Amino acid sequence: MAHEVPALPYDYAALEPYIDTQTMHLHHDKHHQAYVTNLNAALEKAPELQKLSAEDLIKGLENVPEAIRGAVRNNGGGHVNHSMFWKIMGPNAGGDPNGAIADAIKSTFGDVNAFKEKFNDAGLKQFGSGWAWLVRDQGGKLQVVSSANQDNPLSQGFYPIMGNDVWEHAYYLKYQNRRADYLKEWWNVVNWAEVNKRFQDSQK
Ligand code: MN3
Repeated sequence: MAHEVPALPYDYAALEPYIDTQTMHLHHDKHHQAYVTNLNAALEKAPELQKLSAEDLIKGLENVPEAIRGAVRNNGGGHVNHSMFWKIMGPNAGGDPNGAIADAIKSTFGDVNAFKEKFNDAGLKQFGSGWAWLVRDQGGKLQVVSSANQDNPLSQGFYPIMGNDVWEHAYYLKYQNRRADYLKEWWNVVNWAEVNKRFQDSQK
């Protein structure tokens, strides 16, 4: 069964004014779709991998034939990253984290603001395209990391709890070169219920 772009779980305009409607259309319908189209095209050359989830593909890149490994890394990563991204955002969201992730953030980073600052800094300092992440490492500790391109922390043995897309396609129409402003405003759309769910899943 071919990979598919999941439908947005809310309206394209739902994240206004922080993320504009046109960006959501282009980002979801064009960019995410392109990753999925290219992933499916690459997997035509390795039909035995077509039954694997995109997560399993990027967790085990060493098992992907070299001829398509780059395509799977970039496009499989793009598919996994964006499938998470749409869900960890939402309307009427934002504010301070709650539940177990709030406690874990406070005990790891001191307080929520220190965490947000570290996360924003990772996004700001990522040179070129990439992502800022909150991950759970194999020892169970939370870490803030960044990655280039569409690389996903799963490929490094981390569980991605939340991530923000700092590719220019994610913010340029509204924020132009002001990536720092985008990073700051993005917290207004974070769906902490979904982040808590991912934090739970990270401990399985
Ligand atoms: Mn993107």
